[in-house]
Amino acid sequence: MATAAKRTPLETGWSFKQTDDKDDAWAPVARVPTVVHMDLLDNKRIPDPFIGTNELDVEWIGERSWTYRTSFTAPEIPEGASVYLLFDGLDTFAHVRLNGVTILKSENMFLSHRIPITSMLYQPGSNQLVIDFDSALLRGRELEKQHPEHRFLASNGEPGRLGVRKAQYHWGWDWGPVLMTAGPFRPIRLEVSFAYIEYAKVDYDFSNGLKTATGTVSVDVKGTADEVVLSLRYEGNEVCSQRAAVAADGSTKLEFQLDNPYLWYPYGYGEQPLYEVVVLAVKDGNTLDTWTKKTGFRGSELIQKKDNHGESFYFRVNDVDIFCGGSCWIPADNFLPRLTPEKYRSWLELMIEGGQNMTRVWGGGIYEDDAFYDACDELGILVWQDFMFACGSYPVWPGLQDSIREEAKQNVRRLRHHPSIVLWAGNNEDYQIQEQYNLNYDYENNDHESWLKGSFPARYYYEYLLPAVVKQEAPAVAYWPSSPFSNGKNTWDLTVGDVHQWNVWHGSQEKYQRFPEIGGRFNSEFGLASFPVLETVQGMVSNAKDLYPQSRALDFHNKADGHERRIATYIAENFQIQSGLASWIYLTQLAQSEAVAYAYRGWRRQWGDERHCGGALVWQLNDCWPASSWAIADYYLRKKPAFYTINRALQPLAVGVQRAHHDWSVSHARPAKKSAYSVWVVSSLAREEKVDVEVRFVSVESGRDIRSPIVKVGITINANGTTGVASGEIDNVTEEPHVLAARIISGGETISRDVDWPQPFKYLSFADRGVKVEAQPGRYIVSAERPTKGVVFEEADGVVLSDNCLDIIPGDPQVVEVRGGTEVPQAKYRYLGCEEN
Ligand code: BMA
Repeated sequence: MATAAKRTPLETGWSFKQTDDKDDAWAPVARVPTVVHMDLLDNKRIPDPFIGTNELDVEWIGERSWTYRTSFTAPEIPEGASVYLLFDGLDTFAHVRLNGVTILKSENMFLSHRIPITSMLYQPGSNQLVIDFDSALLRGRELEKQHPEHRFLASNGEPGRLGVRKAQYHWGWDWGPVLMTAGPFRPIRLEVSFAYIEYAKVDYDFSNGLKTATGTVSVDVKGTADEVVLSLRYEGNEVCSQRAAVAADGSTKLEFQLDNPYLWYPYGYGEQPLYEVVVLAVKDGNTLDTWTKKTGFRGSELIQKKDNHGESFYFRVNDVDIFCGGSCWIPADNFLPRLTPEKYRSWLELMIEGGQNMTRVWGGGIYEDDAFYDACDELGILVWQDFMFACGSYPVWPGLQDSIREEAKQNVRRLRHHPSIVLWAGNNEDYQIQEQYNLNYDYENNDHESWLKGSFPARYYYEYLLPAVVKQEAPAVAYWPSSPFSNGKNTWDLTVGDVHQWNVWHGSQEKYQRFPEIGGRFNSEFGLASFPVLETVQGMVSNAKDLYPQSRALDFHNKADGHERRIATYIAENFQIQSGLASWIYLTQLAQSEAVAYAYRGWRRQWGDERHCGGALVWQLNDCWPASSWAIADYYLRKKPAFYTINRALQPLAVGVQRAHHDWSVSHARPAKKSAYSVWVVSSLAREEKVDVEVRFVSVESGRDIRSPIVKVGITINANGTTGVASGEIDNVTEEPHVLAARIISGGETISRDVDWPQPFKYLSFADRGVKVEAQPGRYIVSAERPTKGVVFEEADGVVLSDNCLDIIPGDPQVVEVRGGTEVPQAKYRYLGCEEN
């Protein structure tokens, strides 16, 4: 009798060695999935590459070949059944042998493989599985030599990476070390089956104003099944079921209709109801294989229409326009198998804690683990998914094209049921390489075969091959050729497409106060680098003598070219320089926090103006090792001040206040005579709201209100848009330097605050602020006698603060809730200009 497919992970019993080591060199492997650095660490053969300059001592690993082996007893094979080895991911040049016979040669870590082995098994007896992993570093260099017809141009890492389908950040990036891993980085499983479901695909359309979802589930079954059964369930209850015979070619189509489906919304706009789709492959009433996935029903569109600013670029989900406020995602570890579902979940919960609703999976990493997207679905985080190409001009030899086509097909198929994924993009910044080196590109030429012959041949992937795969495999999801892309205009164009706004930090190194005026239609990257939190910095060095801001060890943990100059520039422009490690860390983080404040506040304001700005995704959410970088939370998920600043700017109702930017260095430190200011409220709520808004004008030096406040009672805030509240002028000649402190009061509570300060901070005196912190059970209460900038509480691991990096205005004490930990710890905090405490 035919029975259900059985899959057994081959996790244990593995050993490894350097390929050309003698046979007695095998060392144990704790578990598969793994990569070689993890096994060398477990066997105490290398120091921790994340500490000090140890990365240098482990570089040799990437120049060697490594071999993994295990043995297993052949499973029982019932009459008519087949046995397969399933490889979910091999990093990267893998030669797999079973009992001495080659069963697979793979050169692409983004592919999975199913290898039939029924007739090759020793039965009874032990079967030996051996995998050699060649050095991807050396193979990449060889490929470069073998293809003189192509110009290998890349920024970050070495150009040899471009010919290798391996996570590009492994070659090192401007935030990550060079750690060339190798190994079975995703599970290997043994399957015994009579039939298996190759794929199932859920397509649907809405009618009747989102009240009816009509769709099909297409299934491809291999093997002896004669029938496919579909069951659609919600919270355990079947809401729809169908069955159909399997056609001779293994395909089946089942139709379904859902009336009044529960709709899936991004966080902040509604719930995240998930349906379970269960597909059974059946023969004579026996289930031979089961495919179960969770999915959500939602309509999603990328809205690109001509308007007064050019052409819009924003997302609409279930007919609701969504301002996408979030952050870019890089792989959260150099050693990918360390990333457990729990770890992914913690990262994505952090985004929700930070008020974010979109992440961008950046093209130099990996198509993430299923656990990543599961968490996004459950939490309501929209995903902008890049294909895995970054900062290069990629080659196109025929074998590589085939590999990339297969990679795209497999990964789109694996991920297409996730309601969170709303866009696939061709690559990260490859068109900027085209621009930088003036490679052939004529937007009007649509003969895709001719692109292959030009000096920017990868256009063939981004504008032909990949969109064709997405159209075929996931037709309801938007495709965009690149991040950034501007429909044939320069990628820096602010009127169309998305933009990576790097003219703050990189490029022309604009003052961050200018962010609002240099934003595009969708800002999919921008940021400012900073040190991680002190505790992380302390763990980065192997010797305490390196604990000063410019030590080699700390520089070593900052991979950005010219980082010293840029960090120093932004600090020198804005703040009085304080040396000492803790103060320096604080200043770098405060600069980052200020920069993102200008960006999110200014760009979200533009949402209400014809969707002038459709979203802001800071570079970057996370780190892959302990480092100074653009991350807003470090490798250990410790939050930097910017994390909180972004959260405040993304609240459903958020007030903004800003005076006009005056460039103090161009004007040789002459103040502007007058500064216009404006106050507004942004809303992501579906309905109009009535709130009170107050704006105070408070002297920085004395803490006194220099004018009577503006108080607007019961004003109407536009739904899902922006409402202007007040505007006016500051007279910098007659009025002493003062802050504009705005807040929204609703139901007697302050629900949003924003403070605009005279710029730059370095011209202000912060003597004697009169800051008081009262620790009560479960909370701190912070007050100040004079305006105080950036009160940052030190955070212990496991303790969660409701807010941090606060501007405190006299007469408006703030409460910080403290969760976790056994008691409210003694508050340790610092603020701009404070004496050490
Ligand atoms: C962008 C990203 C990354 C890089 C970052 C900071 O270009 O796409 O390549 O890490 O800037 O330089």
